[in-house]
Amino acid sequence: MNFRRSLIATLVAASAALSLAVLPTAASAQNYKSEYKMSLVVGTAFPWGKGGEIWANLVKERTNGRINIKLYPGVSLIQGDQTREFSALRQGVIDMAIGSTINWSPQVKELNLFSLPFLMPDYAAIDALTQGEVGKDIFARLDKAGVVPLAWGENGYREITNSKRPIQSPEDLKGMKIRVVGSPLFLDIFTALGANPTQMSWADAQPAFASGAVDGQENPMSIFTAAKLQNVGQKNVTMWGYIADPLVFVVNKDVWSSWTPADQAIVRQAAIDAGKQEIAIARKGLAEPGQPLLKEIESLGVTVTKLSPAQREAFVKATQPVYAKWKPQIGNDLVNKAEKSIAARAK
Ligand code: X2X
Repeated sequence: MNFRRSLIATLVAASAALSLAVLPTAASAQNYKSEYKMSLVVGTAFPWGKGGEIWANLVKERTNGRINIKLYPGVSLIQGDQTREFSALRQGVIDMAIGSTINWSPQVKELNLFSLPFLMPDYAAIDALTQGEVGKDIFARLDKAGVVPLAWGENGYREITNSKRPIQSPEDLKGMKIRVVGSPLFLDIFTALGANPTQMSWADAQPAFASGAVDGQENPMSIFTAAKLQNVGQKNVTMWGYIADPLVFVVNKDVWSSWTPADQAIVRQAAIDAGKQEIAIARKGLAEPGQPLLKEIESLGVTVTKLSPAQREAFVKATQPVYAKWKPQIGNDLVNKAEKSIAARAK
């Protein structure tokens, strides 16, 4: 009896000692890499890249340099092929990233939600999704897809620009060669509008604007100004706000589990803090009354066209069949939930 008890006690103690010996080495600072690679499509001249810099700096500061992050803009870890970023993250070629929902939508079809034409009429609608139940559902989906999602950021409302003429109606888009990125949803949208969409990476797009091989493109105004698209012929901007792409801050699963719980908490909070700051930077000049950024863009010799509600409605109508086609592919339940969240938003 006594012998048995002490044998059990010894075994319990031994297994406790063993787990103590094994567990901490699985997540102790000694196993940390000297550098973690963060993938981004654009650099620190853009709100997106600034968000990456803020995240990396906060992490370095709060971990006393235990976690050292280097930025790799231009999706250079995957030779600029931005629609492969999610797979590379999952495989560990990339340690962490701030990625656009558009670029990851080929692998995670639910991310096409944000590219449903005219789903989100204003910033409050974007927030109603990312900061609400839909955001949680999407994070659960990303987690299942093999990465650790931490926070939301924002690329922004994607406005249509071109070298030919001001666009006020779908007819104005007829036959225009428009560069798009990401999923086939974009091909469907621009085909429905009568344009001629062509898929290419951001790296390939800029020379294509300069040479005139492509007439137009769609991107947030913060991308337009930082990339100086007016200098590659993009002289007409139409503010149609058809979609907006949020950004997601994520870490590779193996990298995440190699960190101590305390450091995981620091990295998560730093992502949340950086995400908030990044969203404010991305909206600057656009979210406030009068949209002062547009005056700056006009002063560069660019024609900025604002649509009347009736003009905008013509684009909504023309793309409605695309919305209807993609809704079940994204998931009726998720899209219904998104529509309800937007209808109930505080304006
Ligand atoms: O390629 C684009 O258009 C960009 C920079 O906005 C994205 O990465 C989605």
